[in-house]
Amino acid sequence: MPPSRALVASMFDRPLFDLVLEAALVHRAHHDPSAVQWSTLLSIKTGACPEDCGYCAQSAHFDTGLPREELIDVDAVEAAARRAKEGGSTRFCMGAAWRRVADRDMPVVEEMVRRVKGLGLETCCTLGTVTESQAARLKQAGLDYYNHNLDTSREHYGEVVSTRDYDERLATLDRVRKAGVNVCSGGILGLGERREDRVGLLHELASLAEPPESIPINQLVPVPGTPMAGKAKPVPWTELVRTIAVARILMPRTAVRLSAGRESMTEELQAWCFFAGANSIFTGDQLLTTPNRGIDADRFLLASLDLHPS
Ligand code: SAM
Ligand code: DTB
Ligand code: SF4
Repeated sequence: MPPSRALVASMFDRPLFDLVLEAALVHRAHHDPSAVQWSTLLSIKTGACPEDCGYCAQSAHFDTGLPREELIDVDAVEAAARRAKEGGSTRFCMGAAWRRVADRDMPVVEEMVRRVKGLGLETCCTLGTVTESQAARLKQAGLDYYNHNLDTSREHYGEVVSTRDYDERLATLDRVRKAGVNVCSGGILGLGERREDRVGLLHELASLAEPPESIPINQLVPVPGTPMAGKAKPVPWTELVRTIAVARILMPRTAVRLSAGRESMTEELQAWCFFAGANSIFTGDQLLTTPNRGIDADRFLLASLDLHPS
């Protein structure tokens, strides 16, 4: 039975230490608490996206100065995946700034998935809307995870993006699930949302027929030129910790990924997030188009917390 939205709201309202203590215990009961999974991102098609997600450097609707790039070469993807593996990553995530996947691009994307899988890495794609047959083809090529975020609550969604709606996102998640691909879906904090919207996001994710196998929690990386960079206020650090803790309690088996925004987080805050149940990060110098903490800094951070890459 999915939790009621009122229950999720009441979890957010609990005293911080009580909430984090319960989340840490749930985490320990279901996962190795010292292991943090590493994934690495690569943008395989950059910029000129027809969607208007108000946080995104890659939308054609905003002037962010980001150079555009068409679908890149399969060999370049394989080389980047090899470097990611050498750096300690176990999953490689390929992202494209598309509204939906065009059938003509499918053979190239399938070949990328096959090559990355062939290196012994887990594979992940985030390509926008996919049809049932495209999801099935990606699965056949060896796709392990598909990332497709709900980003925020249903009520706040229209403040963030106008070119698609929430149900369209849910329909893609359903097609991915039916194709037998693991679902990765989460959100962003810092979009000018209220706590109630963070409640709504986690309630929505926990109410899917099956919870996502992976939930990325991003903190907005403010990109000059995007509407959100101008208007959104950073959320208090305790809200990030609460969001991770509530996600961990609601979805005990799910990997909760502390995703974008770690560059601007203190190590102490990241430690709180790991204690509250985050057990996955993106490593490497770059996310999709914005900088990330380097691998050496992450190795040092995990070692100082007596954690290790899984
Ligand atoms: N175009 C595909 C889509 O939107 O489904 C995939 C790529 S998109 C960049 C993947 C996710 O990255 C978004 O859903 C959003 O949650 C996150 N993201 C994008 N820009 C961000 C930013 N500036 N700060 C934090 N997260 C961001
Ligand atoms: C997710 O939730 N976060 C990652 C991944 N899924 C694709 C992307 C973060 C992007 C941050 C902004 C950028 O680098 O463009
Ligand atoms: Fe396009 Fe994805 Fe960026 Fe939205 S988040 S503008 S869909 S690349």
